[in-house]
Parts: sequence; structure tokens; C-alpha cells
Amino acid sequence: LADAGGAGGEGQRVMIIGGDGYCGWATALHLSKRGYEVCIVDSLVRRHMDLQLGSDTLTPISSIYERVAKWKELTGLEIKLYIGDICDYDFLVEAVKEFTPDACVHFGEQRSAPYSMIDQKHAVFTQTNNVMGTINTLYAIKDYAPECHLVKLGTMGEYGTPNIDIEEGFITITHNGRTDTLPYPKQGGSFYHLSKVHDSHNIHFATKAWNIACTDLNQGVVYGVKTEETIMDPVLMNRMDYDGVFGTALNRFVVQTAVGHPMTVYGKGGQTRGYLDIRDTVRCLELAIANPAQRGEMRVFNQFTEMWSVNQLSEIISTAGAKIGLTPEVINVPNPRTELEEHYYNAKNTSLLKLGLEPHLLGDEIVETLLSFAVEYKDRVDYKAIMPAVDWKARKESVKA
Ligand code: NAD
Ligand code: USQ
Repeated sequence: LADAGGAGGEGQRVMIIGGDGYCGWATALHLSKRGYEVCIVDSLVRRHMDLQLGSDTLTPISSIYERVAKWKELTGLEIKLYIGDICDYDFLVEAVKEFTPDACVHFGEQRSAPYSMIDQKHAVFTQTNNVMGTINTLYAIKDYAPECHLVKLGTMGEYGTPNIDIEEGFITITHNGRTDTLPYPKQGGSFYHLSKVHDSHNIHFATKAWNIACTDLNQGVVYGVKTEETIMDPVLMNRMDYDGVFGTALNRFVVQTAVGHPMTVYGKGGQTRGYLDIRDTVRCLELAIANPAQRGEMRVFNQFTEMWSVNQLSEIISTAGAKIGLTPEVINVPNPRTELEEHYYNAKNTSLLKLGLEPHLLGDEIVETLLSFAVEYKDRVDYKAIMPAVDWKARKESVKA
């Protein structure tokens, strides 16, 4: 196994698509600090979506230009910027030709399930942006950087919630006396999750057709905000979404509890998912890059460290919140989504652990730190943005955007 600790990245060039976002920004700094030469490709569309929706991150974030300038000032390390849309193929090709990446980490997609379910326009935008962007990335690698290892962010939600164990990408099936190892069945629960399913199929085909190396990281729900690098200066602060469209379960519950809003458990709360700390996200990316897939291979890792139901999360936060003097409450709100609220869930996640991932687990200490952090910024919270605003089954536009 390649040692991904310390300055293991010396001499390697990593392009980070979506590097201005939540996972991408933290990863860009983490890899830059470890000796990788990093560039960020981002259209800044996510900042535009916040403006459209009238929502904002809990934390104040600086512009991407201020961010990379501060990083250079603090560390002497340069992060090159390519501002543009990867759906614009000419732009992407120019960036790939100029930067000549050894690895390309692709975070650059519309990543909210509720956003994709707002209406027809948002569903089509999500799938066009995500599927086209990934096909463009595959073509750019094939034609201009064939040795480049694509590390693509997928999602655990590609698998849905089947009544059998979830494997890492592939399952061996015996049918009518014959056996084969096939892609694990996919049952995405929103047009967003389905965009990732389509990406996986396209990537699988392209790796075989064009002999490209790819790692598809089926990531669970990410929580937390601080990493070793983003805490170095307020200008490097990461975003933390808590609103009903972009906020994810644990981060939302933390912010809700910090401002005295009850935690919004959708339906019965038995929905179980894989979760991980953002400090583990950046480490997983480092491990995947340091131990690349083979040419012609689509390798799939399930990227999460623990499985929790929504009810379990609300209990963990209730306990930790009470310890630091908050008064946590829970409400069961009608579930705006179409999903099972009680189900079997058992997913494998051994590949990244074998490569050396040492998970930060969701203990009281981490939750208390997150809660205290959210309390610091509670004056920035817009109560109106907290309740879910998008209904999977609604028959007409349910939020304005
Ligand atoms: P984010 O919205 O914070 O960041 C995504 C970034 O990609 C944004 O900066 C956006 O401007 C950029 N982008 C989107 N479309 C683009 C395009 N066409 N061209 C160039 N840039 C574009 O999202 P995130 O939470 O950092 O998620 C990053 C990736 O990880 C996504 O692919 C998401 O599906 C996946 N993921 C996220 C989570 C999570 O809990 N946040 C969990 C599992 C998987
Ligand atoms: N949920 C609640 N209350 C809330 C918010 C969510 O009960 O206030 C429930 C949802 O109904 C769902 C579960 O919590 O059952 C997870 O929802 P989420 O919004 O945290 O996560 P999801 O929509 O699946 O999407 C997020 C990211 C996405 C990523 C995915 C990983 O936005 O980019 O792909 O997590 S996974 O869930 O493994 O597919």
C-alpha cells in the first residue's frame, strides 16, 4: 500500500472539480498540504444556487479568490484556479491540457436530492449537469490525459435500501446454474441519486471501452465542518449547509439544536444511511489517489464509517446537547420524500479501511464540538429556511427558485 500520510503527494498533479464546494474545498487544502500540486475547477454554480434559493451557509465563506490567496500567504502553496463549467467541453479540455493532471477528483455536481425534486426544470438541470459533466470528464481524460486516474464521487444512495447486504459496487450472483459478478442493483431515491447511477454506468462503460482508470467513491452523508487546514484562518472556513434543500441530516440536527428548533425527523425516522466525518472524506480521497485503480478498471469503494438511523442521530444529539446546557427537542414531520421509513440496512465498507482509513467516530465529544461551533454562528441562522420545502410527490412547483 502506498503511504498516504505526510508529504506523499510530491510531484503528483491533482485536478479537483467542484473544489469550491463543501467536500472539494477541504480536500483541495488537504492534498495541497500533503505535497500534491492542486488545481480547482469550479463554475461557482453552487454559490449561485444559494442566491437563487435565498439560503446561505451557517458559516460565512470567502470568495474562492480570497481563499486561495490566503492559502498561498499562509503556506506558500499555490492552488491554480480554472473557473468554468465542465459541461462546456472546450473549457474543460483547455484546463486538462494546461494542467496535465495525474489524478482528477470529480466532486462537481448538483448534489441535493431535494433540489433535484423541486420541479421538472430542476430535475433536468441536475441530470444534465451531472451526467454531461461526467461524460465530458471521461472524454477529456481519454483524449488528453489517458494516464489520469479519475476519482469520482458517487453516493451510497445509488443502492437504495435493498433487503439484502450492500456490497462495494459489485455482487456475485448464481442464476440458473451460472455465476457472474455484476454491478450491484441500483435504486436511486431521487433524480439526484439517479444521476449518480447514470454516471456509474457511463464510467463503467468508458473504463472498459477506453482503458481508463477510475475509482467510484460511493460516499455516505458527510457531517462536520472543521478540518486541520480549514481552521488555519477564518478566510479558509468551509461551508456548512443547514437549510431544507442543501442541509444534510446530521448537520441540520446540530444547527437546529443550537438555535432551539426541534430536530426535524422525517416520518418514522427509521431511515438508515452511512455517515462520515468530513475529516475522513479528505483522508479517503488521499488514500484513493495514493493507491490508484488499474487502467481499464472501475473500482468501487463505499465511503462511510458508521450507519445510523435518523432516530439514532436525534438521540445522540439529544444526549450531547443536554450535556452542554441546550434543550434538544425532536418533532416528527410528515416525510416529504418517497423512501422506506423502516428497513434492513447493512452495507460493506472494508476497502478504505484496508487502505488505512482510521475513522473519526461519532462520539459525544465530536457532537458537543459541533454543537458549540453551531452556537457560535447561531445569529446567522434563518429559521424560515429550516423546514423541508420540497415534496417528492407535490404536483406543482413547491419552492421558488
Ligand atoms: P457542494 O454543492 O458543496 O459542492 C459542489 C461543487 O461543484 C460546487 O462548488 C459547485 O459550484 C461545483 N459544480 C457543480 N456543477 C459544476 C459544473 N458543471 N462545473 C463545474 N463545477 C460544478 O457539494 P458537496 O457537498 O461538496 O458534494 C461534493 C460531491 O460529493 C458531490 O458530487 C456529491 O454528490 C458528493 N457527495 C456529497 C455528500 C455530502 O453529504 N455532502 C455525500 C455523498 C456524496
Ligand atoms: N432526513 C430527516 N430529516 C432532515 C433531513 C433528512 O429525517 O431534516 C432524512 C431523509 O429523509 C433521509 C436521510 O435523513 O432519509 C438522509 O437525508 P440527507 O438529506 O441527509 O441526505 P441525502 O438526501 O441522501 O443526500 C446527502 C447529500 C448527497 C449525498 C447523500 C449520501 O446531499 O449529496 O449523495 O447524502 S447518501 O444519503 O448516502 O445517498
